[in-house]
Amino acid sequence: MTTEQTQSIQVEDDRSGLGIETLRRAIADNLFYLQGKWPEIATLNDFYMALANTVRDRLMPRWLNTIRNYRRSEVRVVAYLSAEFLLGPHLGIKLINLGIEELVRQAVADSGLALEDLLAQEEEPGLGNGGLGRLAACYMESLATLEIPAIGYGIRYEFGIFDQELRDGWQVEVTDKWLQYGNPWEIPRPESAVMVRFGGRTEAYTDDEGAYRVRWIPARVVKGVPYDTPIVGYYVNTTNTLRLWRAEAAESFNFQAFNQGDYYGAVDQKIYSENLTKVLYPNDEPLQGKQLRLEQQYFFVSCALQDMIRLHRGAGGDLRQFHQKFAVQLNDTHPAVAVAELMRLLVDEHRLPWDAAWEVSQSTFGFTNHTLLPEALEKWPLPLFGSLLPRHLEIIYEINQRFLDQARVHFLGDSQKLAQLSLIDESGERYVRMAHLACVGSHAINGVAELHSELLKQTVLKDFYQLWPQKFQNKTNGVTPRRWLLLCNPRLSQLITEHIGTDWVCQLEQLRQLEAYAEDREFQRQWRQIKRAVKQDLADHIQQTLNIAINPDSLFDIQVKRIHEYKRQHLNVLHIITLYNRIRRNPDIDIVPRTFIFGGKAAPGYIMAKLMIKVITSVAEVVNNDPQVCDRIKVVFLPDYNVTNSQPVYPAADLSEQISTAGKEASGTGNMKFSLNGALTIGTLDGANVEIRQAVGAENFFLFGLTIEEVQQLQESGYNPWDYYNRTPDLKEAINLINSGFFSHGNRELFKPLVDSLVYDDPYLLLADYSAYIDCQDTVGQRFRETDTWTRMSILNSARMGYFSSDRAIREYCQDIWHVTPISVQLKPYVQADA
Ligand code: AZC
Repeated sequence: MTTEQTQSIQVEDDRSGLGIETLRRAIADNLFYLQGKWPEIATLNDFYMALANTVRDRLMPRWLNTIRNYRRSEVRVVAYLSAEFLLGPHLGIKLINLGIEELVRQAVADSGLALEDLLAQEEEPGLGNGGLGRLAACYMESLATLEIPAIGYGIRYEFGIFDQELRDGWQVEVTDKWLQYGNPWEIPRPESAVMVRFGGRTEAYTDDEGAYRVRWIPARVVKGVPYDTPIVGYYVNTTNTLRLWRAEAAESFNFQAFNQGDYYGAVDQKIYSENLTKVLYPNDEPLQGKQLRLEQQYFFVSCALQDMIRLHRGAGGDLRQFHQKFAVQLNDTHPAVAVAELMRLLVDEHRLPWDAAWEVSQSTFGFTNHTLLPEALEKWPLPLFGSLLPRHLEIIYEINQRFLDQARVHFLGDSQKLAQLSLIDESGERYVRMAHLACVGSHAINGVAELHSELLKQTVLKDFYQLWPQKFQNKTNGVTPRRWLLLCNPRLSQLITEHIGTDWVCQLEQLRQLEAYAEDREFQRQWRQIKRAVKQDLADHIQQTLNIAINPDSLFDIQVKRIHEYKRQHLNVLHIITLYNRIRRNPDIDIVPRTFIFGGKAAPGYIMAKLMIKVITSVAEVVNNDPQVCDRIKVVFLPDYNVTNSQPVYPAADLSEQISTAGKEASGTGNMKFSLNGALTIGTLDGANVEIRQAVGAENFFLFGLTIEEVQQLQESGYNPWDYYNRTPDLKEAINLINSGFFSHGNRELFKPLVDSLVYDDPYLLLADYSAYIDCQDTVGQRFRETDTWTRMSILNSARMGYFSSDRAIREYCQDIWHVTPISVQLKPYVQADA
């Protein structure tokens, strides 16, 4: 190469240069050397990859210095164990958190490209189902921003949550191929692989010192390989690691089988091992008997704990002090087998006495519960558990025996209580109760909103609460303002910053300063103008992708979340049909034009949820094509709702639908994202709605529906939906219209399961809440017409959402559960090999 050529593509040696020209050359350089392309033949995705690698280079010094820092010092590290991390696309948030968005935009423009087009190329890592996985992602981001030493441990699913397509209005699941073009945001670390054992049997023996011990002789071994992803904090050097594990065959070939001519048998073993981390299980599916799911859980938990022990010992730590190095949080019960695995590692492998090991374990773990739904409480059939994890079952028996001895004293031998508390459910077929294991093995147990935490104490974990009231806490969820305001709503962010400065980004409570502008005409006008512009963008997108014309001045009434009966998307549909009937009855009726927007996936095996999607799309088809109503009501179902697709949705909402049956939604986090972006909420007293309403003021929240107490009373007194159906004419008319085949081309069978479930059973009390909901919606419509009032309410919603930052939530976890403190990371020019 001539000197001239070298100069034209080389970048500064440390690859950290941030000059626009340097960035432009770095992108060209990566395109050439990593993608093997030159601009004329490069695809947009090639450019995206070149840019992603350019950005990755620039975060490496922070990342490596962060790792070095944690290894060296006697710092306590948070280990967040979660089967799901729903990160969303990396590039946009990394540009923002590194503070280089504008530079990069310019450099990309100088290369003749638009940053937005490149951002749109990214396939998001859909390694989660919904709220629980997304919460884990917000928490990782806040941990980094708050400079808390932390590592996330999870599973590198080859196929994340399925992509949703709509065919003929039905959900069709399509495999998520997020890795097909490679993933620039991860670094595999095969040198840090660990072995995970499964099956087989146990055997007692006496060790050299004459002590009784147990060894586990597994039937098979799988290798866990870590893949590390950097999580960049906002305007800090701290860049934490998300370490996701992939399963591989322990030997890439079983040579014995190979030599015997059993080539396919040898390959089978490899395939079997790699299957372990192939696919994310959708929630809302019965998991009992899904051995692979238990294998996944044990696999990543064992990898994580072995990794932590290695790190701890590598830094010269004593295992009796393991809990001083790591605070491990169990994100729901999916990683709960960690309690038994840590005991096994400490007692069997590292020969700690049981009591010392138990002390360490209990001090190490905290447990967060995310749901009260009985069907979601994990329990594993004993035979399945015992055949996969024979040693862990013995350990669980031992934990259980000691625990029940303790409980027996407390409950004076009340045998019913003891049966309820036991780690083993023996009421019929025998099961291991994972929530019980997590409670017994943890020093702190928390729910995710005040109401939810209270209900935990009164219902599913009542007996544990009686035993250990001091273990119970509440940690109301939060969302990161970086992704959920700064990134997704740049216009509003700028307006806010112009008025109150930039501090709100890391101190969300600062938004309260906006209260001063709530009545300010000029500010109101700007606020409205931005909402209008964002709605126009979404309308354009809907026009282009779905060919539906919507009116940006209509009330955008949005419900986006997983499709589930308890979330009651079909209650929303009953409102739409009610409005439709009103217009048909009285074509000149004066109603506020509304655009109803839905989005969300249904679990593939959840028939009723899939039927709910079909009823939404069927009503949409009729309403949108009825010339009499379509200028006043439009219904849109956004396909493939995921983090990427959600980002333009929250800012465009006027009204946020949070209408679950009281007592069913643990917290909700979408409710927070909407309100933060200035939407008003119509909601029940459920989950975090209660606290949101308190925060924004009851007068700025549309409340309706039965309270938990009323729900309980109604159910106890024998709820009969049929009565409600008969005595509420509008309701009856709406349901009858569905039943008549009106929305299904005359097919009266199609929606029968849904209608029958409502009028004969209605476990989620839609019919009981219907009238209150409709009345409340009427109030919403009236209020929307009072433009200034609505705008003031909208401003006050944003202004008062400070509490719902994930920074606040993480600070509380740090103080009350993990006992960790921030450490600031200093940048050194390069990381030395001996560091
Ligand atoms: C969800 C809860 O349903 C939701 O209310 C809460 O906000 C969220 O967790 C975060 O705490 N639970 C799940 O998503 N559960 C699973 C198994 O995915």
